Amino acid sequence: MIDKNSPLPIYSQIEECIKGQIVNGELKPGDVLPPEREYSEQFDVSRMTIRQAINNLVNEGLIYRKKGSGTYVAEKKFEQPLQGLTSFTEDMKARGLTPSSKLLKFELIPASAKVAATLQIAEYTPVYEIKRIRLADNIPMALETCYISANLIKGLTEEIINQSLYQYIEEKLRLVIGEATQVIESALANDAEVDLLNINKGDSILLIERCTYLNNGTPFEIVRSSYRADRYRFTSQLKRY
Ligand code: 16G
Repeated sequence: MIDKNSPLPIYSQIEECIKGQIVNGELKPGDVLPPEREYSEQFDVSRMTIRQAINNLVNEGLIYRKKGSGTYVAEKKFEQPLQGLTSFTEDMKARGLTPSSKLLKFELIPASAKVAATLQIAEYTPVYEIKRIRLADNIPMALETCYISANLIKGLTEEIINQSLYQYIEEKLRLVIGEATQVIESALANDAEVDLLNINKGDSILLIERCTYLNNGTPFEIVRSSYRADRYRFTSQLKRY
């Protein structure tokens, strides 16, 4: 399988070989990879070469190491397009997964100066503070904290929030959601995120901050979401003209 005369470095050839096994399903998510020693015998190359191939696959996110345990095939990441203004419920249903939420907080509070400024309301105006874990097929995907203008989005209940916020706004309140601005950055998961998202200390998360507007231009929600970086990657289409 390895061509020592090829201009392609040996570690790249090994990398491609393991990648091929992942793509064709010979190696499945959660499977443990054979130890370096075994690969080095199988390919008849040094363990250093194997390590290089494995490191590259770890960096690409296809496999991950667990301390003191081994190297495993990672779950396939969700490709989340960045152009559509969709809800978590819609995103999961579109993938054939069952969305659910675990409500951690649901309170009516006076808006802080910062929240009030973004939502274009007076300080201390009531806003809902909602914190929920969003799950797909019972696997935690993201942790979401939002602030919602209570005078605009009336009648929210825990029951509604356990279903879909956007569906309630559109179907029950008959308001039209227009657009959103969004910022994405990476961060290290904090202790609460490690615990609630069932990830490891030192794992990365993708932080998304969104402000969403009704079609008349009024902002109605500020959301701060921590998405699992091991499960998500964001895609967008770029046009030059
Ligand atoms: C998404 C949105 C969030 C919105 C939620 C509504 C991002 C970063 N966030 O999670 O702003 O509140 O959907 O979901 O995309 P729901 O209708 O399922 O409650």
